[in-house]
Amino acid sequence: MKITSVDIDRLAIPLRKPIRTSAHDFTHAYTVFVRLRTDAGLTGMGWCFAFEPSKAAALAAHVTDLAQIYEGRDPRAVRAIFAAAWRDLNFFGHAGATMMALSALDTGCWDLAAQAAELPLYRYLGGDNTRVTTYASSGLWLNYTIDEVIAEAEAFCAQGHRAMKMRIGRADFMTDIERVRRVREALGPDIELLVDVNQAWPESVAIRAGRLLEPLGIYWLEEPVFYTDLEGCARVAAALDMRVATGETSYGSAAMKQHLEARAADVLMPDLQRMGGITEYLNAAALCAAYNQPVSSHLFTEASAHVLAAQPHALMLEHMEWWEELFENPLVVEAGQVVLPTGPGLGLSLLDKGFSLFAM
Ligand code: SMN
Ligand code: MG
Repeated sequence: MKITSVDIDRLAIPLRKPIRTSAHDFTHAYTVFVRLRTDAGLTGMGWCFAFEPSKAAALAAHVTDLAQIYEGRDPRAVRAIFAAAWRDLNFFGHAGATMMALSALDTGCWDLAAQAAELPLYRYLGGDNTRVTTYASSGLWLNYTIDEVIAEAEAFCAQGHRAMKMRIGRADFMTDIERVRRVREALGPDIELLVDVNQAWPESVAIRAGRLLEPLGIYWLEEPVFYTDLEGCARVAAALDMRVATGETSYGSAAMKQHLEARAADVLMPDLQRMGGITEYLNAAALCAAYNQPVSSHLFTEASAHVLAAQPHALMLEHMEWWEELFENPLVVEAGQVVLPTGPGLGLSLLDKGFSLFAM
């Protein structure tokens, strides 16, 4: 079997709810959608994205460049092709846009390899779980009024969620804590509540605010400090009893190893596109296991669900709805768990929805 062509589409996907965190203010996920086609009639899918069309155009240029390495290869040699792409990237480097572009191709290649084996990807990866515990993440944004946050939290519960993530990270952290208290009061004790600071706080504030959040029963405190400050994050994690999570902003499994060595956090949440695809996400997950730590995910729910279903040390899949409308069969959430699709590979059927394209 050979990859005969790589289709690269530039989709401007409007977010149903524009996002606002301490680090983001965006309305679209500008997505570079990749389809790897084979001479056996199979199609593998992967994607990467940015929040601005000019940045996503740079991703598309890198995908076009790297696609040459995939064309003509047997997709069942997914790790060998990945290794060739990795060597090729020595010039540009293994971080930033190159890794995101590689991620789309590598994910599509794993999709093909699993389809060729006629197995859902999570089974191809050795997994057995048909469901993964998840948390709702498409909302509870920083700019919402407290009433909007509470209404949406209740809507998430009605949709089958049992856990959700709220955005915090104000300079005036007492306002954050008061808002979290209100949400906890509205949800009661049985729903897990995660909070994400998006790197906004100095270490001293993260520790003080963390101590005030702990009595509110918080599942984890995410990215409390700037993402490169592994030592600072480690001190926050050591000072607090509740879990600290981080890792979404760093590139490749080597960065996850640095986090683990620094004991930067209790949970790492590798981002599929910043890892460079499923190959490196699996490497990161193996490192977490070696350090006896759980592994979570960041965005890219459809692909990350398969990887986490195959990790005995998985903890909480991030459920983000951004790409749902691309598919005939979006992931189903039941009683706080994502139900894995049963079809081969990623198990996703594309809808021809006619999203508008963004320019190169
Ligand atoms: C996040 C990342 C990217 C865009 C919006 C929100 C956030 C998360 O850090 O963890 O989901
Ligand atoms: Mg985050």
